[in-house]
Amino acid sequence: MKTLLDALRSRATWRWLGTGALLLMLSPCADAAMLQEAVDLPNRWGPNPSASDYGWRYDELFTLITILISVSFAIMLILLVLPMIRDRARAGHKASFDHGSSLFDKRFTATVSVIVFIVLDAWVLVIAVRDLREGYWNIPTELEGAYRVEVLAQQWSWNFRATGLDGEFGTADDVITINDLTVPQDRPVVFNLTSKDVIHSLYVPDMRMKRDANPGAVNQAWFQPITAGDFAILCAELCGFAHYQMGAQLHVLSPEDFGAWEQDASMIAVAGFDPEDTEAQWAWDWKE
Ligand SMILES: [Cu+2]
Repeated sequence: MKTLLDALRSRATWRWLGTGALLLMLSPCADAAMLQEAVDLPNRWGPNPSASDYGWRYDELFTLITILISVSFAIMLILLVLPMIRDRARAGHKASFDHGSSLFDKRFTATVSVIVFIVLDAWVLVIAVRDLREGYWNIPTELEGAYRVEVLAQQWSWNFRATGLDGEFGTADDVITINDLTVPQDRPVVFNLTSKDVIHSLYVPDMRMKRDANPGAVNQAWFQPITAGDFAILCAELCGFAHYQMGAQLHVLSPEDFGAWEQDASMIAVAGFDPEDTEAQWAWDWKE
């Protein structure tokens, strides 16, 4: 017992414990590095490069916010640590205690708060609203060449419906797919979204697009793919037991490939159309 108490009093014990704790905390980083090598994950920080034409807005805003908060964090840290070192109790110096309640302290705090609010928050807000107006909220219409997709979310899959060649929803050549969506490159893709049951959220990270699908309402969203390829579609709203499995594939085809695909898909849809299958007749009038 006595040796244990002695050990607890010794600085060396705490130094070793501290080193051990630090190594333990760092070990997940080593695990992550090993995992990265094992499964050949892309070796980089941050999201995939944006595959949509307004995606750069969100990436730039994200970078700006990261820089702003990093710089303010560093300044705050210096302001906290400096007096702790400078004014600490030591030989020939007695630590003084202060509640920061003098008039000067209050004015100083208020001034810093106002400056932080104006420089950081207002700046970010102005850019965010500009980006929303010029990007996300600036939904192209059919006349502007939009490729329209109706999305019916349900626990736990995505139902997609495109008009097919006739350009009308609710007809025999509607291209209906589950968890699989094909869209053209370099053309705005506009969504009408709703849900059968609970709130879901259509999330296409590579396109920097996310929008809720609410039961009883039709929401709109859009993006314009600038890169052909396959991308992930996810559900970003905790929607029940199998939420984590609620994923879909997005295929972006070049204009030529898309034209051929649409023709085929439309023909197959007509061939497989069954007027008796009321479950499949869930189209609604397009909301512009
Ligand atoms: Cu969901």
